[in-house]
Amino acid sequence: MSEQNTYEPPKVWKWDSESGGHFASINRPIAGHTHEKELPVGDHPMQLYSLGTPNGVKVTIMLEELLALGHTEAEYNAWLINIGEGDQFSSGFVEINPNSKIPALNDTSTNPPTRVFESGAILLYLAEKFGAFLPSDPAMRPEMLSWLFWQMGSAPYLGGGFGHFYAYAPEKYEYPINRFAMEVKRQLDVLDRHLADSKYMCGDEYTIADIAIWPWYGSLALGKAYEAGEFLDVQSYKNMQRWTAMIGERAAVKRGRMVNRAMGPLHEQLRERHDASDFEHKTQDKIEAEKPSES
Ligand SMILES: N[C@@H](CCC(=O)N[C@@H](CS)C(=O)NCC(=O)O)C(=O)O
Repeated sequence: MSEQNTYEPPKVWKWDSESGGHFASINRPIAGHTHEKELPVGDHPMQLYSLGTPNGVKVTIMLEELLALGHTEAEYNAWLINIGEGDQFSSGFVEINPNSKIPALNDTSTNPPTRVFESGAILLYLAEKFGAFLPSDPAMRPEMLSWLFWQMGSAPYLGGGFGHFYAYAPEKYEYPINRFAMEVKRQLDVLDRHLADSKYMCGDEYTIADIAIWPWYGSLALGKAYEAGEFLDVQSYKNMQRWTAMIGERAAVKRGRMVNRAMGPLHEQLRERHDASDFEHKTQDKIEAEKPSES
């Protein structure tokens, strides 16, 4: 270990300075809204307020998969919540999610509307509502729930732990990078060993466990998360590579990962989705091309 410990914690922690790093400006030690603003509402039953991060993508993949199965009641408006600008702290958003984090869903087909927050809860809510992407054998349900909750408990070590210290912290600190690289490689090995004998996370059926895990660990396996593919030697997890490629081929997955995306290639960004035809006409490359030139 190379760092010198120069920090002595005070008796009582106080919020008196930004901690530095990529997300410092939006981090606050208190909950609640910072400004009054209603959320927009569209015509479809499902109102999604989100951003194309792995947690957001779980839900847009699920909604696209449900629509692909013919569940028209899963039609949705996907509104962009810019977390860098603090949209998650508006009064309207906090009413849907008191935890001020994307994704948040409002199902307006029920009376009164049903709010759901936490991506795992949203997946389970939609799966139960439409009777889809759950194991057909009830005996497999605990297995599906176990992997779903495994993902919810594990990803913070990947994102908030490894990703934060490897990619976003103001400096590279050896101790936390080692600690979280160790844990993330262990998690990849858990998945890799399981997928050696199982086509999907729950045997031969594609379920919400796959939909929850793929945006995080599939992206890591592809080397897309935190540019850490080589560092974590992701290619060595062969069963993970097979599963990642197989799920990435699904048309609904390809569409779902574009929705509410506000980074990367412009033709892959559908920042808001209000109609199925938006994939054709409203990607960011087309929107930019239609803008009048400034000269
Ligand atoms: N456990 C939550 C985590 C959601 C989460 O961390 N969302 C992040 C983006 S991926 C967010 O909204 N961050 C904004 C903030 O922390 O202010 C879930 O799975 O829904």
